[in-house]
Amino acid sequence: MFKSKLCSILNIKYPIIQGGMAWVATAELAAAVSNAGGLGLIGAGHMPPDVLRTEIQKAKTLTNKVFGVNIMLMSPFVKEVMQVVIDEKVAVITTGAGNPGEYIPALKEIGTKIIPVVASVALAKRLERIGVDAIIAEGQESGGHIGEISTMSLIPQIADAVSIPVIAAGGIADSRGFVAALALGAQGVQIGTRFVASLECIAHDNYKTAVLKAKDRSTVVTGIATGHPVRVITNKFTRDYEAMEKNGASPEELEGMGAGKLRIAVREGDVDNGSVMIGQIAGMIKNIKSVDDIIQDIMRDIPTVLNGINENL
Ligand code: TUI
Repeated sequence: MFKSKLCSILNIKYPIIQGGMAWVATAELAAAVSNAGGLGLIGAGHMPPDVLRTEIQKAKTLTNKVFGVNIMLMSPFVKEVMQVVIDEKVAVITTGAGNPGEYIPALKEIGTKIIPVVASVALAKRLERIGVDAIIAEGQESGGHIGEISTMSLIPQIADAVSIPVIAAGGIADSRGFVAALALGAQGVQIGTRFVASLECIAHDNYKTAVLKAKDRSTVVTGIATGHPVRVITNKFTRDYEAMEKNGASPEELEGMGAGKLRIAVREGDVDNGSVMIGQIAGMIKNIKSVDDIIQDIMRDIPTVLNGINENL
């Protein structure tokens, strides 16, 4: 019923794409999502190229299905990492935190599908013109590095502006969000936060517990002044950061404060001094489930959500 054009383009069963979360989205999570019928992604974040290559090779042993890599364009290794993706003939890449334009010709040459994450209509239109295969339109409800527009406002505006498939991201974690995204003009969804609270996600238990404990107002956006807004759970780190900001710290000092903080939260479980990047929908997530259950629950409940709308009319 929901086998959209996007599913044919990507060769997947369900139009559910996993967020490419740095330090969280390993080969294990990517393979679990792809095995469950969605599109799993390895989050390259700031990974050195050799580490990414090992991770891609591991994913190939864990799934026979299509999977992809998310490339964070602010990474110091971005050029080398693009080369690894080309060498390994990765089927799909998503990109974040920038404009992937310069890499598109080389990726198209080997048939890799390119799906940039954007947070504005202007960039979506520009990237459609230079040949990307689909667009992930990410609202400011998302965790991590974000834009300024909410999912509710961004999706219909991008859907009207481009002809390629639009994938909605930001604030989606169940069948209600899935249906809403499709109603706004998307052909699929990207889900991050819900997959953090999964059995297959390798994040430290403290990080997963922080998701389960989060309420609707538990996150805050840091870095607005430095031009790199990042949504994270409020903790000692964000309070220290805000104090530094108030005391007139320079953008360089503030950027320096964030360095390495995602890793200590995700991998070491230091959710007080680390950067706990998570979306606003965390307040709705109350349990840890397998990736397969997360995807099956979403797909199963879609008719109930649609019938519920009819009943309210
Ligand atoms: O990239 C993300 N989310 C991320 S990346 C990340 S790693 C990081 N670590 C520490 C500090 C900062 C980042 C954590 N979360 N999402 C995709 C995304 N891309 N959201 C927004 C954008 C975006 C923003 C501006 C894409 C393009 C853009 O403009 C580029 C241009 O040239 O107009």
